Amino acid sequence: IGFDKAAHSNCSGLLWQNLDRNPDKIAIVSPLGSLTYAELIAEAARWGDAFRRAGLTRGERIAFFLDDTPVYPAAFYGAVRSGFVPVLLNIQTKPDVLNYFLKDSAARFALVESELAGVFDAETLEDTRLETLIIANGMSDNGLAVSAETFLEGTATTLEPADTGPDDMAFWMYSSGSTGRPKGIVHLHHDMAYIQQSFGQHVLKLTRDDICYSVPKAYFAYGFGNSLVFPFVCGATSVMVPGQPQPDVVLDAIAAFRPTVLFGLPTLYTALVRAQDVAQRDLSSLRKSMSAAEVLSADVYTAWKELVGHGPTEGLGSTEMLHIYLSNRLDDHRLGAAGARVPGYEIRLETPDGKPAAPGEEGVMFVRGHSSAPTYWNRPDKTRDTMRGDWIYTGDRFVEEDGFYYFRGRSDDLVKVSGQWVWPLEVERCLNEHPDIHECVVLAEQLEDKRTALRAVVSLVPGVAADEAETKKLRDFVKVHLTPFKSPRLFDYVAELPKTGTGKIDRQALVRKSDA
Ligand code: 3SK
Repeated sequence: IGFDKAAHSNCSGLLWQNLDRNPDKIAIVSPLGSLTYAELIAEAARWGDAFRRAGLTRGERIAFFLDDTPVYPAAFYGAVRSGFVPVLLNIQTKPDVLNYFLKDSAARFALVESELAGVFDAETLEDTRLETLIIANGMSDNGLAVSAETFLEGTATTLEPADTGPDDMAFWMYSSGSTGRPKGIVHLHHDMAYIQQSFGQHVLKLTRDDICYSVPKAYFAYGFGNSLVFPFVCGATSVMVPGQPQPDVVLDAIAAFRPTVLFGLPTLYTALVRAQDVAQRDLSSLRKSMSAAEVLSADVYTAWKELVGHGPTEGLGSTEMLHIYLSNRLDDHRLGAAGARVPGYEIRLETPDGKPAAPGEEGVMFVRGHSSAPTYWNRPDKTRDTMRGDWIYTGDRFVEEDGFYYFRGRSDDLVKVSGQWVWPLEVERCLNEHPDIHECVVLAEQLEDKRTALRAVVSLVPGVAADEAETKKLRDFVKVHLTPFKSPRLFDYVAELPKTGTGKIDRQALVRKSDA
């Protein structure tokens, strides 16, 4: 794709180019107000200047514990321009994990949403180096707190970039840590430009008239690209909405801010198509809808298409690669496929004996491209497992057909039930096609007698009774559509499945529950 890495020595250039290009264009809209590019860049300059004046040293980490408001892009771009390293933390992080993040990153400064400042109590701060909590969008009575207004007092509205290089560390995110300790994923100054030149240019194709609304938040790599990279590179507008993204909140925001591009996860589209009054809502501004992270069910794809005239375009990425490397196209979509290779990325499927998988043969996916994280912070063991030369080992099993890749599960999630191999994910997908099911997860569980059984945790659509007749109906559905031994032995009915901070179904919480 002809990437000129040397041109990206400091990633703040992606925002700053708008100062000459379109200073008066609206960069951000949000319930807290809007900012033109000139205003956003001036704010970013003030943050960068304030961090410099506070005595941070080059490469020093700043913990960001922020919701989606205009403070996010301003503080992020200011910090990186000055050569500091924002660590984008999930605001649903539990205090013990937050304590680990603060210790691991050695942050002395944290920028914290006022409503969340209470989490930074003595226990969370134990053995950390944290000295100052900068409070955004309000104030807190924490002894380390200083308001953003005070922190920014007397700062300059212009700022020269630090003398960084394309391969210098720019920002971190933490892996969600579904297995083991979360890992600090280190991204470099040229990575953001690369995701624009690959996914941005070849799939998303924004124009400066676009208005992008990412429901997944900016602390999640997917949301980060959607809200803080693609719109700014194109001189378009980003919608930033704080708070829990309940269907009503999202539908209200679509009506109020009239986005042309909506970014969500399958859980969002599922909730939206099932929202009671969705057909009466104004969705007429939407031209494109993007989905990532998990496979969208056919019925949700179709229901969304009926509502807005197009189905969600599905892709798959990772925090290690920063954004999406497999994607369907707006005009070429295969239902059930994570997508085709995005230009700029190389994909390799490897069989268990290390050979390239033939078309139609299953293999574990490796991906390569210039946005990949070079390392996990302080984790040489995990770095060796995942970063293999310039290839990233994803641990995801795929089959390729016709250039499109179909997810088959993780490399380690095959289980033996009644002596036969089953992928719980395959059963889960089958059940998710049943009209009585709102959402479901299928887990393997060890019984007291040490045998393995499948347990389906199901949330039913309103009005369907969770009784024995329903369980029999669902079991029979799997027997008919797959095969009898794949039908889950155990069914749990819940009002709602737990979600992670990024909006994915929280499988770990369900595993823990079934362990208890
Ligand atoms: O989960 C994904 O598909 C994803 C997409 C873009 C960026 C990051 C992630 C994890």
